[in-house]
Amino acid sequence: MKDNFRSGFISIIGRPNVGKSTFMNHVLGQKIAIMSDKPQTTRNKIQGVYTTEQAQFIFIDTPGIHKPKHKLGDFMVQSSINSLNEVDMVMFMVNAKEGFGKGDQFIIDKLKQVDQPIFLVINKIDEVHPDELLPLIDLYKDKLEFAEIIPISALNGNNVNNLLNVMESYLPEGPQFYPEDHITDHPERFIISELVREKVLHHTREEIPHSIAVVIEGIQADEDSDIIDVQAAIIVERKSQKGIIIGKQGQMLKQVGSEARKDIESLLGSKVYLELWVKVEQDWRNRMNQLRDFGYNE
Ligand code: GDP
Ligand code: K
Ligand code: MG
Repeated sequence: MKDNFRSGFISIIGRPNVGKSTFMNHVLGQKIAIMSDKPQTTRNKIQGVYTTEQAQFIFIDTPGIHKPKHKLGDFMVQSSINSLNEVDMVMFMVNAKEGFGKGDQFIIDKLKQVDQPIFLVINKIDEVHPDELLPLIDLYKDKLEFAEIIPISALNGNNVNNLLNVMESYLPEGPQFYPEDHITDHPERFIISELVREKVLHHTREEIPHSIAVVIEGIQADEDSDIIDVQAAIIVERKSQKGIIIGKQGQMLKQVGSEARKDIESLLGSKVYLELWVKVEQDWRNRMNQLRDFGYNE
């Protein structure tokens, strides 16, 4: 263990669209920032690992802290809240532009059960006049005892370094859990395949089951042209499904490919050439293990 090295886990919470993903993008650099906004089934996914000379920040996405629509939801909220007591600090992000809302109040009420230091990060300050910011800070101060209140702009990076420096001082002494170049826990291939799968499911109806698989057969980065080539196969079990996904004159597959390509480009921070095709494999389920080798996870 390096001398005086600090490390710890930081839960990021906040309503949708406050800028959590944008913040992660900024901290981790352009290259890889995976922020699929699909509903997540697994709690506490590692969103990114940021390593400096003196510290390692492990950012964890903690979804599910919002007013639940039904009873089962109460349980989900509670388990998310409990998980906040197991990390080293909590980063609660709000939107300066939208001001204080009911959704924020709900989260704050829940945060009263949390003993760890809570950072209030007021994002999107590029969108408000400083005169509007001070009253907002005062308002939040009365709501909860925050360890720190720090305004930033995740989009242009304003005050983000300061935020990280202050956070570092709250991290406990600890080992470097992950290698320096470890940026995210999500294997790229899996995310790319999920992006393609998501587009297919978005454009089709019940006739295409969620069990379709997308196998990434290759990814090549061309050093000279900065275009990344990706080959992906959409695997279905019936010929009729293949027809649906290809669509009239290939229109459907074209649409899926173009939307997926855009997402993959922003994922990889690079231009992408996506080759996409559809394969019928009646017994692919039996060959799951083989598929797993290609990066497919169920
Ligand atoms: P998330 O749902 O919390 O992950 O939010 P996102 O990171 O996806 O951001 C939602 C939207 O807010 C996107 O259009 C971002 O470009 C925008 N956004 C995020 N941070 C800032 C910011 O600091 N300033 C401005 N003006 N827009 C931002
Ligand atoms: K979003
Ligand atoms: Mg997001």
